[in-house]
Amino acid sequence: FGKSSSEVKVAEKPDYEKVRKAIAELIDSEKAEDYDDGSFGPILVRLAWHSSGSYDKASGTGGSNGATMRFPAEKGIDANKGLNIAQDLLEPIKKQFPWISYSDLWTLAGAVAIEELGGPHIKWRPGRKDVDDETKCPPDGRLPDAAKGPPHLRDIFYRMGFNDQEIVALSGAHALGRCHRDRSGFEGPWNHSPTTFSTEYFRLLLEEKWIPRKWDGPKQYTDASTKELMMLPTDMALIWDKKFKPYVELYAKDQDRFFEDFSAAFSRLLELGVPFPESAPAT
Ligand code: CCH
Repeated sequence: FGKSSSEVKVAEKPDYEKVRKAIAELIDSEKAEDYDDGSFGPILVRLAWHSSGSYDKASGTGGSNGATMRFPAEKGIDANKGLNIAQDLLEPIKKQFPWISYSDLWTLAGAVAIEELGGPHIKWRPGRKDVDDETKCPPDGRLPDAAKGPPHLRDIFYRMGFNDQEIVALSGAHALGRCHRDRSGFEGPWNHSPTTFSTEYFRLLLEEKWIPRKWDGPKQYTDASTKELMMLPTDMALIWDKKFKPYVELYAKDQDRFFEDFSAAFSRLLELGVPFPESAPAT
């Protein structure tokens, strides 16, 4: 007689290429056609960023490892409003590849989304483990407040271990996606092609005339020529601050440099606080 079913069952070997493919298909799926600008890419980038951006270098807490945003204490904070949509979108892929951790899946989805939307390759490696302990959620207040200025941006990003140049490079992700009234309170896209990763955000910051929008919502800026675009106070901070602005100018005119610097910084962001074995280089 043959072996018992547990003996014949061969454990599926983790194949991250298959997961990448499934994520890429989701981003451009038919379902995405009716969503926002026709792509799930931008919200997946935001999920990867918010799950990682809670990192605190001094205490070693927060960051993508653990996928604690599954729990109400982190999922429910104002800064993460709307990211339940991104988590739910990835659930069928988690079911299809149950061996991947949520924390690897969310960060990989952000990396794949950048590439699918025309951005640079983002080096990524697996190794994050989920924790099933809600008390491990980082405290609220670790993510940036869009209503604030340069000192706040520095407080938040220096805490993660980034410098001024990396703050500007990472902010270039606002070439993608839009603000939603019912999520952050702000409204609108940063540029006219929000599903293409580009230097457009930096060019518009420098070339458009930005005026405070007259409306009943939180303070945001609008472009004087079409009044269809927006900038957050934290976006404007990049051209108001003498040390940030030269990097905005650099990236506005040098796409290769922006792609290179963004790729390095975003890859590092996704790895903050993750205890990888030394023998596992990101590819
Ligand atoms: Fe961001 N971002 N972000 N952001 N963000 C918002 C949306 C996106 C701030 C505030 C907001 C980064 C940095 C900052 C994306 C990527 C990155 C929204 C609208 C606010 C508010 C949310 C809504 O209403 O749906 C602030 C403040 C900072 C300070 O630095 C960084 C860094 C990244 C990635 C590297 C992406 C992508 C979106 C679009 C999401 C979507 O659903 O379209």
